[in-house]
Amino acid sequence: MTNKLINKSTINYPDLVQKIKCWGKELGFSGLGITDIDLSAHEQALAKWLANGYHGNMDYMARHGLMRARPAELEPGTVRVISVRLDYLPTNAKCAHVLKSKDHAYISRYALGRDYHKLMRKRLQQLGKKITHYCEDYNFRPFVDSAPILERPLAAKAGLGWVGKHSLLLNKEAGSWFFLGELLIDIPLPVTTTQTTQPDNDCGSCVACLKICPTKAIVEPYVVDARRCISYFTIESPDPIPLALRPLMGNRIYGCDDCQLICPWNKYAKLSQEDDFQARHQLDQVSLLSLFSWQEQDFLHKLQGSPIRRIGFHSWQRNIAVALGNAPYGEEIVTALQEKLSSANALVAEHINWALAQQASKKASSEDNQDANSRLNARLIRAIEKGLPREA
Ligand code: B12
Ligand code: SF4
Ligand code: SF4
Repeated sequence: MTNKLINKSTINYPDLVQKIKCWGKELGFSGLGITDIDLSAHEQALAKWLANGYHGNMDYMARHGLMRARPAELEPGTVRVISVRLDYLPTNAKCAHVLKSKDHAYISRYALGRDYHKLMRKRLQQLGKKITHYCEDYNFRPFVDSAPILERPLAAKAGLGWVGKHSLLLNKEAGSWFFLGELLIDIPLPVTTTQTTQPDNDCGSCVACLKICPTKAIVEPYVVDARRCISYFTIESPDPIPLALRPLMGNRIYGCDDCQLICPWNKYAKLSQEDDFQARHQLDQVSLLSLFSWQEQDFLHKLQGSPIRRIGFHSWQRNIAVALGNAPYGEEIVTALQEKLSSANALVAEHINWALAQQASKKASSEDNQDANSRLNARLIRAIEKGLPREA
């Protein structure tokens, strides 16, 4: 690294781009690209998505409107975006095993370890500082999953992959199990790809993610109605979970990975090298009853540093109650639900009562409900067993 400060007007751009790529690697990013800030090709799709109300009660999405497609309005002076990828798939996390066990909790693979926001923002900040050491008189602003920016279209333009039909960014060598982050900067760096709007799309005729989605949230290729997505109503929304969607949730208590688990490109996914993303407290293979027995202080203590903590204890209990309702009939389950009822708030109590009714009807019909969700799980498990990289 050079210590000599260079003025913006005398920058050796190819040299700086090489350095940025090296610094990105040193900081542990799995991929890095540079793009201009023209997202005009995406404004119409974004406006339509909002007009359809697909953002549900995520008001911040609507609040920023088309500004989300205009980085220079968010950070005046911005002319380039450095887009980075960080792989998160934990090394030993079980998927098929947990989806098979309906009395176990399925937690999205991205949330089994520590929260990625802090880690990525810190590293983007470090990347920005390294550039500052090289070149004086320059401004940067890091973004990670912040509402006001269209991260996937930017990453696609920067050459990090293409937007798949499930709407996530996919990469031929790395699948989709990665986070995205950006550094907005005011240096006119050369861009790392010549793509103007849509990059090559390697989904081809595949529609596996649309078919497998338990709640049919992918309403058309590339478009997700968040209100139907399990990730939305188990993580983002503090409201009651819609009755029609509860049985389809199965044992997924925090987010959902089905559209990624089924995707053939995830055969090429890379396992994460980050300690922070490895599963903690055996969250990858824990029973629903064990999680339901937690008091609020257990939730706060055990999930310190985890993204799950953000949803709060009541949403956590709400989600587990629904999953217990979806589990096969069990006396232990009924007892646990009844025991929690007296201390539950109105939201959780309503979900517990729903779960008790589900358990009662399963007891009444002697055979265990082979509902749509378990059939979906069976298909998914077969697909996973065929070829994901990490399942032992
Ligand atoms: C809101 C949000 C959600 C919402 C809405 C999801 C959605 N698909 O929009 C909910 C809560 C449902 C959600 C769920 C998940 N999310 Co989320 N989410 C976001 C957030 C904050 C904004 C996304 C957004 O702007 N949506 C609005 C729509 C309009 O934007 P868009 O999907 O990018 O759409 C554009 C392109 O698809 C484009 N497009 C591209 N090609 C094509 C082709 C055609 C033909 C068309 C019509 C359009 C089109 O058109 C649109 C307009 O520009 C981003 C972070 C960010 N700031 O971008 C993370 C982000 C997208 N989420 C992420 C993740 C990991 C998830 C989950 C996997 C988490 C989980 N396991 O539960 C799920 C996946 C669900 C799914 N299939 O999308 C990652 C994705 C990483 C990746 N590899 O792509 C992100 C980037 C966060 C991050 N920093 O890493 N999420
Ligand atoms: S995360 Fe699950 S619910 Fe959401 S779109 Fe993907 S498969 Fe459907
Ligand atoms: S499952 Fe198929 S259609 Fe969906 S994102 Fe993957 S390759 Fe594309």
